[in-house]
Amino acid sequence: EGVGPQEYVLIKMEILTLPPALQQVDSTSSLPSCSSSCSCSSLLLVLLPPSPLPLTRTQLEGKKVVLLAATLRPETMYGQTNCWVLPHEKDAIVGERAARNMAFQGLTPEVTRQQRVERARDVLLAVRRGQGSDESARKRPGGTPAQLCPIYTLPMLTISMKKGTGVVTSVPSDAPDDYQALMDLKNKPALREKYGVKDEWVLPFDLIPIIEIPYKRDDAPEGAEPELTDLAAKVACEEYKVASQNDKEKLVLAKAKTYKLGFYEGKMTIGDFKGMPVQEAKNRVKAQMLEENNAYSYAE
Ligand code: A2H
Repeated sequence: EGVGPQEYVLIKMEILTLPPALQQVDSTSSLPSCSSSCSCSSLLLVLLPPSPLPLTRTQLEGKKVVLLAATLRPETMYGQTNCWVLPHEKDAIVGERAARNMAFQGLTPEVTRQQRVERARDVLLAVRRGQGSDESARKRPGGTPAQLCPIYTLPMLTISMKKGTGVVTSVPSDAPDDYQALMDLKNKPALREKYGVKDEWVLPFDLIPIIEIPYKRDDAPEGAEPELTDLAAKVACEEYKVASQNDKEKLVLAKAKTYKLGFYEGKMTIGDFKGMPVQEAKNRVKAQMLEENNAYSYAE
């Protein structure tokens, strides 16, 4: 796809309630801990491997376990409502690619190059069909522990296992994929049932306005002023009549518009960088999250 390496921020999300699959496992491989430069001593939960899970209960005892979500827009973490994983186990194996990349970038403790390669295999861990049962939490950027806000891990059907970690943070106010996937779950009880998603994991979570954007519909009369919106993803999904998260072509249009306007013309309406253009806030939030050990910098 792109020309150079893509710079992601990996958002750490601590798992508050270990899913049953993780509580029952018993085997001998080791779990990597957070990088040596970080003092949190969390165990890294990178993605969703096929069984058997390479974890033991003793390894997990007394440890924090974190999911890592790859994002290009760290400043949108103020608007995170949930996180996404692929519900199909068979697709999860490809996550090995991310594990390897991370080991090579020193995100897991390593000694020699050879050990890094071996280690990459160990980074494959985690939540089998992890949605829902693993309630995750994160700190808001610049947040105090008081602002720790619990979110749920939910199924998204369109996640690619060929980029990032396979865990995606959900910001339905500003990402059309996230908006539509959340609306699908909210509006379709049968979909929730199919994936074992409880009503209370979805229904109470509303969009959080975080960025103000001048938005002009394609069919607006010539010379008309753009209208300000702080829910650009919703407005775009409505403009292009996106019907579901699988409505690929329409989502492409909605995303092109939302991302371009959001990044180049958006202004933060919340948080430590309120009033700042998104382009600037992005780097400030990233620096803050790295400083607070709430994120990693990651390239692929
Ligand atoms: B972004 P690129 Cl608010 N499968 O984060 C599908 N989508 C994935 C993914 C995967 N394996 N890994 C990451 N992503 C999403 C936030 C966001 C993002 C906002 C606005 C724009 C935006 C909230 N979701 O991305 O194809 C993540 O969504 C604009 C492209 O690697 C990640 O950043 O370029 C983005 O796609 C990475 O996309």
